[in-house]
This record gives sequence, structure tokens and C-alpha cells, in this order.
Amino acid sequence: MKKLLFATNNKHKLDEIQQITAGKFEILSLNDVNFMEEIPETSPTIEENAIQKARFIHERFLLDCFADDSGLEVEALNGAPGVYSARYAGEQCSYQDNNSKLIGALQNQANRKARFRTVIALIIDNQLFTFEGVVEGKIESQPHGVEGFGYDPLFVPDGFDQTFAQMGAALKNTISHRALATTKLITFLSTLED
Ligand code: ITT
Repeated sequence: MKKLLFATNNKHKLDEIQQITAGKFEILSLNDVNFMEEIPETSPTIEENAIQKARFIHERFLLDCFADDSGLEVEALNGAPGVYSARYAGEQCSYQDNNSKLIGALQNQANRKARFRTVIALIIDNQLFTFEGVVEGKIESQPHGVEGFGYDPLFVPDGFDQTFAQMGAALKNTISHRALATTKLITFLSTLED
């Protein structure tokens, strides 16, 4: 089975990708290569951050690898928190701090439209490829559900009446932004192997 190093410090994302790619690829974690530092993500866009993270890890380990950068883009907030989704409520803030800040920012706001966006940057045989996944939805006024992570308790994808945190991993991982980008990654990798 092909091995790919996933350049993330986020255990939730690692679990999701391992579940989505199960049986197709062996996904190595940064733990597996004894890398314990933070990966710099200082770029102004989600796409450039994904590329920055993948390049950083590729230069260190010279292994085929990929990184994803994701964010929540809220229409009424002109696309915020976007590339700043992880630290929307400040450096070292918790997922709950971010959710509280978002609830406050959208108080009395009728337009609840939002989208999750993931860009995966893959470096394989020294070449760079990117894959995007987008899921449209809306932001609840209160958190619902306990599964998942990040903004999952507030986000209801279009066509569903539950948040990502209510529906559970099995369903989220078939329809999410990360699942859509990962499907593109897998399709691409399978064509390479033919
Ligand atoms: P990396 O080590 O991979 O950079 P990270 O936690 O910084 O992990 P991102 O920059 O990709 O992750 O994502 C930014 C934030 O967007 C993340 O901390 C969450 O708050 C939110 N987010 C990303 N994907 C999400 C998902 O599937 N569900 C809920 N929130 C998500």
C-alpha cells in the first residue's frame, strides 16, 4: 500500500483522513516520523497555507506528503474567519472560544450562509498538486451535538437538518469539505498508479 505522510498536528484531521482513505493508502502521521514541532502557517490564503505546510514537511523528510488547510467562510462576515479559523478568538483559544465569538458576531444576523473549504496540497515525486473541497451550509445560533471538532456544533450542511457535530463521523466523513478534497486526492493517486 502506498505510504503518504500527512503534515498535520491536528489529531482529529488525522483520524478523519485515515478513516476516509482506509484500505487505499497508509497515512503516516508526524508522530510516526518523530516530528513534534508546530508547522508554520503564515500565508494569507487557505491554499497558500496548505502549500506552505506541505513544502515545509517535504523539505524536512523528503517523503511524499500532503497537508490540508481548512477554514470556515461566513458570507455575512465577508468570508471571515476563513484562513484565521483556528485562531479566530485569539492565539491559544479553544474551539469553544471560537464558537462563542462566531455566535456573537452573527447575533441578529438573518444571513446564516457559510461554507467550509479545504485545500489539500500534495507533493509527490517532487511535484506539487492541489485539490479543493467545499461544503455549503448555514450557522446555527447555538451549538448542537458533541462529535467532531472546531465549528462542527454550529454548522449544518445544506440538505441536512443536523450539525456536523450531531450527525457523527461516519456521515460527516462522506459529505464534508475534507472528504470531498480527499476524494479528489484519492482519484488522482489512483490514476498515477495505473
Ligand atoms: P493543522 O495542524 O493541520 O494546521 P489546524 O487545527 O490548524 O491543524 P486548519 O488550519 O486546517 O487546522 O483549520 C483551521 C480551523 O478550522 C480548525 O482549527 C477548526 O477550528 C476549523 N476546522 C477545520 N476543519 C474543520 C472541520 O472539519 N470541522 C470543524 N471545524 C473545522
